[in-house]
Formats: sequence, structure tokens, C-alpha cells
Amino acid sequence: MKISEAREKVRPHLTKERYDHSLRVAEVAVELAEKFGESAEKAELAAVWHDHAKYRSKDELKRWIISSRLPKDLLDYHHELWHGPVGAILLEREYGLKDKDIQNAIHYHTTGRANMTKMEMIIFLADYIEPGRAFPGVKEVRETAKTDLTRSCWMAARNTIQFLTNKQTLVYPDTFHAYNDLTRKLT
Ligand code: DGI
Ligand code: FE
Ligand code: FE
Ligand code: FE
Repeated sequence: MKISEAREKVRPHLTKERYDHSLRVAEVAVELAEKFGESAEKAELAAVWHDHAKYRSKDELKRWIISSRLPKDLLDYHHELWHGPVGAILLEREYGLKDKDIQNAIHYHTTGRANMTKMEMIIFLADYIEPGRAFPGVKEVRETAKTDLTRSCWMAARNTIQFLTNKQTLVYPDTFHAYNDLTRKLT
């Protein structure tokens, strides 16, 4: 799929703000892919698509989780976590884009997981550091992303867990698995 086609297909599903966010994620993802030796084309496609299911209704997302092979424990956690996994499935079913690297990057972009591929880390990180983000600590993560993919992903996972636990929010197991796995891999 061409990137122009992806943009045109994604755009009507998102708000202007969310669409612009996706284009910024794509710009950052291309830079990261070039720097860390991944396919820039795939990274750009994954980024443009990463949030495409974000505004489907809670009911629809739930139905896809129930009727597909996605892990059912997603339903025990906040519905904000559903758009990645469902988005990865719908990309193939509704748009015919079947690519494991791209689909996994979309699937895990919110939580991460243990043993993330380079492509998964690039989309996870680009979503966190794109220039429109103002999370506490994001500047330091942006700086680290210039040289160290593993450490910057670890910082993003750590910050997200801190943010969630401070709010007294449930944390999905993959979010912890990402953090633990990245912690082991730090040099
Ligand atoms: O879709 P975006 O807003 O671009 O970003 P996202 O998909 O990375 O994250 C959406 C929200 O999900 C963000 O506020 C952080 C939150 N989040 C990440 N991991 C977890 C989580 N929320 C819960 N409840 N549990 C998690 O493990
Ligand atoms: Fe998202
Ligand atoms: Fe994210
Ligand atoms: Fe996003």
C-alpha cells in the first residue's frame, strides 16, 4: 500500500487533531527507522495507521475482541487499550494490508510487550515522543531517542507506569512485561 493511499483511508476515521498526531508519529518513525536500521516505508505505514481504530465505538471494539483471536483479558482493562489490537486486525480484514511487522507494531503501540521487535519499539516510541506530546519527562526521552532505542523505550514504559500508578489505574500485564524486559536489556 502506498503512503498516500494510507493517509486518505485513515483520515476520515480521525479528528483533525488525531490525524495530525498520526502524521507527526510517521515523521518521527521514519527518522527512527533510518537511524536504527529498520524499513522506513513500513514504519511510515504503521505510524499512519496506528490509531485508525481509536474512534470506533466501545461496543464495536468489544465485539471484535470477542469474535477474533485477540486476548480476552483486554476486556478486563480500560477500553483505551483496545484500539491498537483491534486496529491491527481491521487493517487486514477491512483494508487488505497483511503485514506482520506493521500489524504487530500497531497492536502493541499502547502497551508494548516483552521482546518487542525493532519496528514495535519504533512505533511505541514515536507515539510517545512526537513533537505534539507534552508528557512530564518527554524531553529527556526525546534526547535519549537520538542514540539509544532500548533505553528510550524503557524510559517511556517507566514514565507510563508511573503515570498510571499515580492515578490509581489498572496496568495491563504487557505494559509491565515491556518494562521488565527492557530493564533486563539495559546496558
Ligand atoms: O492513542 P494515543 O493517545 O496516541 O496513545 P496510546 O495509544 O499510546 O495511549 C493511550 C493511553 O493509554 C495513554 O493515556 C496511556 C494509556 N495506557 C498505556 N498503557 C496502559 C494505559 N492505560 C491503562 N489503563 N493501562 C495500561 O497498561
Ligand atoms: Fe494509540
Ligand atoms: Fe503510546
Ligand atoms: Fe497515537
